[in-house]
Amino acid sequence: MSRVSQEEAWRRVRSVLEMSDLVLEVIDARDPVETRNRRLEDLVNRLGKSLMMVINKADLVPMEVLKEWRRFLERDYPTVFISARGRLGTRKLIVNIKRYAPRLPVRVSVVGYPNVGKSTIINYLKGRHVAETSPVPGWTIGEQIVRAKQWLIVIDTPGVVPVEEVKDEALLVIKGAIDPSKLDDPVVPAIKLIMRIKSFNPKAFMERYGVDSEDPMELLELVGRRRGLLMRGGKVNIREAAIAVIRDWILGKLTYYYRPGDRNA
Ligand SMILES: Nc1nc2c(ncn2[C@@H]2O[C@H](COP(=O)(O)OP(=O)(O)OP(=O)(O)O)[C@@H](O)[C@H]2O)c(=O)[nH]1
Ligand SMILES: [Mg+2]
Repeated sequence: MSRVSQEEAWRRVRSVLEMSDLVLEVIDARDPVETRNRRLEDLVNRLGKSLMMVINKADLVPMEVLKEWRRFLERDYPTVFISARGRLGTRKLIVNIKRYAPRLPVRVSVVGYPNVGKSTIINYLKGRHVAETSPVPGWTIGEQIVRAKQWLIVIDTPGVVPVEEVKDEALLVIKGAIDPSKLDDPVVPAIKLIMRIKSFNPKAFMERYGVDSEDPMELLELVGRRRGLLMRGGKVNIREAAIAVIRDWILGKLTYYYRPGDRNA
């Protein structure tokens, strides 16, 4: 993820936005603050396009918290929460696309960080599998235009990551935006992720792995041992344990949530 390729990615996003009538910004219900992309929103506004917020992965967060987020985000943009995979709220998404479409047929682009569920949403809108989905962040490579319905044309896009954040791998891990096997050192980002998960959901690790510790490094050891991630000689392979924790976060098997305005967010 070089700086240049990110700038190129933004140029491509811009050209996608230019040809859309309505932009869906997809964010992760577990961490709306970190998966929201202000630079993207500014660009959409500058281009004079309509934007709708789609809080996805609603199956991982309690209903009353989702409603708080919707109320909060609606101050800026029309907002819906859905579970694209669980098909929760998806009909409401279609109703709202039609409602906010400046014209019909409407061209809708689906944008956001890697792995938030853009391609899964497009498959739902189409009603069958047309866009490749994967738990590996960065899966969709090129834009893809899909005629989902007679009145609805959707554009799938690769995830965008702001240039400024490319250097901070821990932040990208929390956003679910990076494939952990590609990291030189997954341990430091995993530790930051562990601390964030624990701060919002103290029971997460006990529930997922049956082990826990206040010391993140020791927790990685325990998780590695529990998972049998051992090196020759029986020492825990900490790197593999770190990757396992990051993968579980990406897969939604470790989760947390917080509310708008939460002091720790
Ligand atoms: N729990 C949960 N998982 C979801 C939901 N929607 C998508 N996923 C999962 O999230 C992962 C990423 O989904 P994709 O649709 O490939 O995400 P994307 O935004 O297109 O990702 P890139 O193409 O990498 O930018 C997959 O493993 C999906 O099954 C959802 O509503 N709930
Ligand atoms: Mg995709």
